Formats: sequence, structure tokens, C-alpha cells
Amino acid sequence: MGSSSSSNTSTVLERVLALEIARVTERAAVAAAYLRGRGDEKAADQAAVDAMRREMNNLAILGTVVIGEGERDEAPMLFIGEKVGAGRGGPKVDIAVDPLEGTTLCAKNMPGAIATMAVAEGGTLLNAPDVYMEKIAVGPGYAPGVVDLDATPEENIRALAKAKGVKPAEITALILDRPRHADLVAAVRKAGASVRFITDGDVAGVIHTADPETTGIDIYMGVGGAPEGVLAAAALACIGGQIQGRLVLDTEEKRGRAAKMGIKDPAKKYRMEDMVRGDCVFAATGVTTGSLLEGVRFKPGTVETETVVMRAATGTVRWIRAEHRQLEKFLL
Ligand code: VTB
Repeated sequence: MGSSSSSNTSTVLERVLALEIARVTERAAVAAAYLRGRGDEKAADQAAVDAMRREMNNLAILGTVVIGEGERDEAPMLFIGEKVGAGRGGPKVDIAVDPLEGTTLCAKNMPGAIATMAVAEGGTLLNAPDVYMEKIAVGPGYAPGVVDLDATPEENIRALAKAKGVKPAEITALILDRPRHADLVAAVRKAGASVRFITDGDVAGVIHTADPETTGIDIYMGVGGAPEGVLAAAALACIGGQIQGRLVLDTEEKRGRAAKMGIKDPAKKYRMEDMVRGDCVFAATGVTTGSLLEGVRFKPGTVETETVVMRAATGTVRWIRAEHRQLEKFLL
């Protein structure tokens, strides 16, 4: 990690963006939080997208969205390929965004919705279409390849338990609660491990593997969004751990979209280092309170946010609790 294509980029990632990026996810989180519990996923997502885009365009970067809200022909804001940032001689960077990760969680005012983004050196993030991705992730401290997307769930649980020095019964796997995971869940349980379900939000889910003593989660498994996979890889690149992903390109149409983004081998297994090939900064702000972050709190005269900012090159993790008093800036 941390090899920089230019010293200019590395200086900016280090010194400026760590704080600036927090401002961007804060704005998106507050905009979405204002619409928590209204049952309107689209409105909350749109508010987060608009706020994130507005704030990002103040950054002195020449950014290209590589993971965004959709593909160019649908022409949403923050589409893949959109140029963002104020430029001003700033560095070329790749941007991955999920302005509201867990739109359903926000619309239902349930735990764990976040606003998240990553900024990386130009040309270093995987350009993935908005399709599903098979994923497997574990936290730091294990030998490379301890688990593998191509091994069976039983083999992975047994290998992880062995490496951790515990029985499979002491391993907990986090899995999105979806009918498509019925076989996976059965196999994990058959291996003796425990399954914890989440309804949404697998970026935070993957991050949970980095601190099993606190979260109780040893491994993340299953099929979720590819954009969320790249964002999760960016986070793990900062805090350590392993993630592998494979795009689910099960139709000609999806393979065509992937090919347009430069994906030559539709069956490629991506390691973390293939998804995030250089230094990056990752940030997430809580929208609704979850086990990773506190949600936005609206108080008389103040708005409070909690954000985590991480950097790959140094492994520094900063927790930023902010009290905002200039409330006009949120344009609520
Ligand atoms: C996951 C999860 C997201 O989508 O990627 C999931 O991280 C996968 O898609 O928060 P399905 O809902 O189609 O199963 C979300 O739940 C929502 O974007």
C-alpha cells in the first residue's frame, strides 16, 4: 500500500482530503437523516446525492466517479465517469461514492444507514458496473488466502477457525438476509458456525470483520452490490484484512456493460489489492445509529454527526464527532 503515482497526489490524500472528505460525507448524511423514517427511499437518496455532489465540487481535486449512482446512459447525478471537484490544479483522483448506503434502513429509520465515499489516486480503483458481487472478507491478522471465494463455505469456516485457534462453533459469519443465501447459510451452519443476519448495509458489514472482539463478526460472506464491494475493499485497505470479490455477470447485457468499463475477464476473482491498487482515503458518516457509527442528531441550534476517516498508506483511523452550528450550510 501507499506507493504513490505522484507526490502531489499523496500529499493531498494525506493532508487535505482526510478532513475535506469528512465534510462531504457529513453533508450527505445530514441531508438523508432529515428524511429518515419517511418511507421514501428515493427522496432520501436524492437528498444525499445532491448534498454530496455539491460539497464534492468544492474540493480542489480533478475527480472521476468510478463507483457511483449508476451508469452514464441513465444519467443520474454522480454517474460513473462523471467529473467532479473544483480542479484548481488539484490531483487526479478516483472517487467511489455511496451517498446513502442502506436507503431502506434510512427510509424505515432502522440502524446502520451511512453516507460513504472513498478517494484514491487516479486510475487505482476498480471500475465496476452496478451489478452483484460475490464477496468474502475477514479482518487483519490472518495469513493471506486463509479463506477463498473458490473454497466451499465449510472449508472456509474450518480454515478460519483453525487459523483463529477456536472451534467452528466460535466463528460468526455475517450474511445479508436474502433468499439467495439459503444454501450458503445452511452450509455455514452445517460447518458449525453461527450466522448473524443484516437486512442491508454490507459496507459496514465488511468493516465489522476488522474488529471481531468488539463486533463478534469473524467473516463476511455472500452476494451484495459490487459498488459496495469496492467501497468495503477501500475500507479494509486502510484497517487491514482481506476481501475477495467476483462480479456476477450472468447475462450478455451485464458482460457487455462490464466490458465497456475495461473488464476483460468476467469471471475474475478480485483480491483487495486488485480493487484498490494504491493509497486511498475512506470516510463514512452515520445517518441512523448503528454498530459502526452514531446517526445524525438534530438538536436545538446544533446538528451532531459522527464520521470515521481512514487512510490506507498510514492505517490511521480518525473518529470525528462534529457539532455543527452554522445550519444554513445544510440547505435543509
Ligand atoms: C447490499 C447492501 C446494500 O443492497 O449490497 C444489497 O450493502 C444487495 O442488493 O445496502 P439486494 O438488496 O438486491 O439484495 C443493499 O441492501 C441496498 O443497496
